[in-house]
Amino acid sequence: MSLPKDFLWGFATAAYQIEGASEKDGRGPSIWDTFCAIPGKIADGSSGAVACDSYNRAGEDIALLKELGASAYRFSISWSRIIPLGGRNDPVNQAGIDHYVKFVDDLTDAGITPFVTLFHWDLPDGLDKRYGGLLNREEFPLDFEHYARTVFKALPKVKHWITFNEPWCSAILGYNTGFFAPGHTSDRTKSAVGDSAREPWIAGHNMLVAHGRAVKAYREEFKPTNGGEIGITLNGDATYPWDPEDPEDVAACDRKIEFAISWFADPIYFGKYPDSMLAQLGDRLPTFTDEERALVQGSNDFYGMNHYTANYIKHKTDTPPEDDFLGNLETLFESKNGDCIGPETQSFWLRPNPQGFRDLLNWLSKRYGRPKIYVTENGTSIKGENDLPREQILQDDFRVEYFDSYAKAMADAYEKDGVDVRGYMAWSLLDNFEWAEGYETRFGVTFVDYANGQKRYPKKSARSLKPLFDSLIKKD
Ligand code: PNW
Repeated sequence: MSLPKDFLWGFATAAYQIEGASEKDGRGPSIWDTFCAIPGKIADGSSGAVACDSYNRAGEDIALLKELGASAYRFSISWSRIIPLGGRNDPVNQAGIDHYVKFVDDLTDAGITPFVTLFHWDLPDGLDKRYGGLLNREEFPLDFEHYARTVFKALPKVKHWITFNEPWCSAILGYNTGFFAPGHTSDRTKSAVGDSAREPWIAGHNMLVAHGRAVKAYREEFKPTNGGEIGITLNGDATYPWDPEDPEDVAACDRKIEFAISWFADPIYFGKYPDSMLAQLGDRLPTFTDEERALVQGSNDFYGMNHYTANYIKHKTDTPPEDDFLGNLETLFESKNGDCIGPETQSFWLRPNPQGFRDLLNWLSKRYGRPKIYVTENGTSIKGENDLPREQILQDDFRVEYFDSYAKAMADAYEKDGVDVRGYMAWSLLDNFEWAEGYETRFGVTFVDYANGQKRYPKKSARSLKPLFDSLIKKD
């Protein structure tokens, strides 16, 4: 088993989940600040206002990365620190830029390669209020392009850019189920606004075009001098048929991935939405104008893959309801013959299944013509972890085993199957604000003691990755 010599590995985080300092140095509010303030939206009633206090502890985080042996670090930029109101005619906040310039300088001085995400869900609240944020087809892509250009200009040392993190989550969880900011849904007991059958597909379309605009700006104005590469990060689970004998379940497995991943990846690689989505959603899926298609098609220098889990898939036969976003199917943890997809974790949606990782890497590689892949997130929570005393939390053997089995599945995909995987970022460097689940669910390789000044304690898993990757990466 082996990975290429120049393989990059490290850890990932996101601004709103770790930074805190939500009002410091001129930062404007994001939709997550607003969403967290609504009672009942976050499990423990918390927010990212303080989180891991990483904005004030950047030096500590970099020292930790260095101590753990990471060669790469993926973090995201808070748009509302750079442009507090968000728009292309709004003031730029130099203090916010200075913070990230210093962070990138210090990180690169420590020998760690930055992977920078421009948008990890924390849209400036000003844009949501001004014109409906992601739903605005004219304004949003132009404002995102301007924000992206501002950041490209400020951070020439960054050579790996990710436009959007998991647009599926922003679109579906933000505009269909309402679990995530801005919380739109057709369910009027949860939200006064929203149209679960239409808004998600509009938001998704606008993120694709915004991605395309940022990539065009990067390639034309920055890539020629800075070098570097840019892509999008998509999330998706592996799928196995509930009944392997039933061709309808087998077909539903591909459809499930198409509704999650190909929704974005097909337009980027092929210039069109998947047929399965067009068939089910009809004209609720926006039509690309020629200009939009030209922006989106061919806009990935690499494929950013976030991956955590797998499901058994059972097809449905009735006409799907208008708010269905899965592709008229059920996702299950048990197969027809009683096999279980994997052990429980603290996250209702996550059950480890490393073979699924290898299989999905192969699925993506085949469908998209063997793209260069960076795994930009992979990791696990542990059932009941938050209820354990600290000494036990630090002995996170379940997470050690998760990383071990997933990294080896990835090495098999590279070595035996020929998948072009070039990097891996574990989620996450720190326990952090796990969105609607608040702080009760921990994904970190480092325990953060929220009750005692955000002090950091590396868990066993934190130190397990260096020997693991040392054993997998080729020496010459
Ligand atoms: C990803 N789901 O989110 C995000 O990129 C991270 O910010 C997050 O902390 C991490 O995974 C762990 O949850 C997801 O419900 C959130 O299927 C929810 C789902 C998938 C990914």
